[in-house]
Amino acid sequence: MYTQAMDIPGNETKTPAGSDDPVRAAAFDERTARGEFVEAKDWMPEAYRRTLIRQISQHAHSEVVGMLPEGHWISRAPSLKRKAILLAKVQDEGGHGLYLYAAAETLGVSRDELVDALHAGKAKYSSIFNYPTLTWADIGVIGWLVDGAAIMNQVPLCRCSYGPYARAMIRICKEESFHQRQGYDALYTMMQGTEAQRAMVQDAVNRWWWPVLMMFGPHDADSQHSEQSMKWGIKRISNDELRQQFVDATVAQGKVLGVTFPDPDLCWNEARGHYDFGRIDWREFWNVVNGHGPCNKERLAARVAAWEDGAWVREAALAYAEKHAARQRSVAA
Ligand code: FAQ
Repeated sequence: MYTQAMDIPGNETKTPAGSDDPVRAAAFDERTARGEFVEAKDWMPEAYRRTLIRQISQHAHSEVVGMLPEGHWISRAPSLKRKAILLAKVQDEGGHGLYLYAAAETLGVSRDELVDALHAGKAKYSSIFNYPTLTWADIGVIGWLVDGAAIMNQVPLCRCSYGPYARAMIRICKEESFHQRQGYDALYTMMQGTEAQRAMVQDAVNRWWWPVLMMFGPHDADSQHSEQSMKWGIKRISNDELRQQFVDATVAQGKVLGVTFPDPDLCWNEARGHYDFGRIDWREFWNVVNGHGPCNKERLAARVAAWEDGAWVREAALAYAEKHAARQRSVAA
């Protein structure tokens, strides 16, 4: 089932044909309502399988495309220590992509199919990675806010009803916590520096704040998948609730750092016990999701180029696999 990034010709994975027996579907719904985990070999409704393939593959693509904005700064990190940390972080994101592609493969789809869909512009990845990283402070802000939002969204996914996805998320969340702390630490250091460094941090926070709030997806009322995904225990907490939890946790961290947020409506609401915040520009969100953000074309072109440049590695691995199989056949004969 695991193809390790390539399909061996003649050995392609087959997506099981959908057979949605209503009696089994009802029993399945009861199982997920009881909070049970579903494993790869268990029967599942075709729509559950499709939903997971969609979400897990979008998540995997996000991790891999998400290496690009930060990768841009590896050669320009301000010290050896920051460079080593950033290298490790970007490699971690690549690793997250690989665990997630492997989790998606357990649902009967091959990694080549998933990667083809990304390269053809048919599969989505997180809107956030279509924004540019203009200064070193952007790298700190990605760690603090982007990884911070990712953790808020992903901790509940450790309890996702699909076992292989939930288990991958446990390790990913541990690593994301380190990512968030290194980002905050880099910003904190800059905030103890010169006036110009503090201004750089503030400018980065101003540019990333609203796109980070968009990462959680459309409002619950406009979220086409939430209701069913929550019934099946794929999503445990709604887009709006997670966004609110993120704002509530982050404002206090911003105060310690000494930055402000670019939202005049951001204020504590005693009655609700939460921060109120301003309106998100959903036109900008959909524009980015639909391929018209500042860096969409550049990001996709970079992924396609990486795939094409790596063709020789895949060819060599296939030739080796063929040689190995031929040797096994001759030993068996
Ligand atoms: N960007 O009905 P919903 C990271 C789409 S990883 C683009 O609410 P759902 C780590 C959505 O796909 C970040 N598209 O959908 C890192 C759907 O379109 P579809 C990624 C978005 O699935 C840090 C449509 O809108 N994390 O940051 C976005 O129930 C630093 C309707 O939306 C995950 O993928 C968006 N922001 O909820 C790496 C976590 N939001 O598929 C490197 C797992 C929504 O019908 C550096 N995913 N859409 O064509 C999830 O939790 C969910 O999929 C949501 C969306 C919450 C993202």
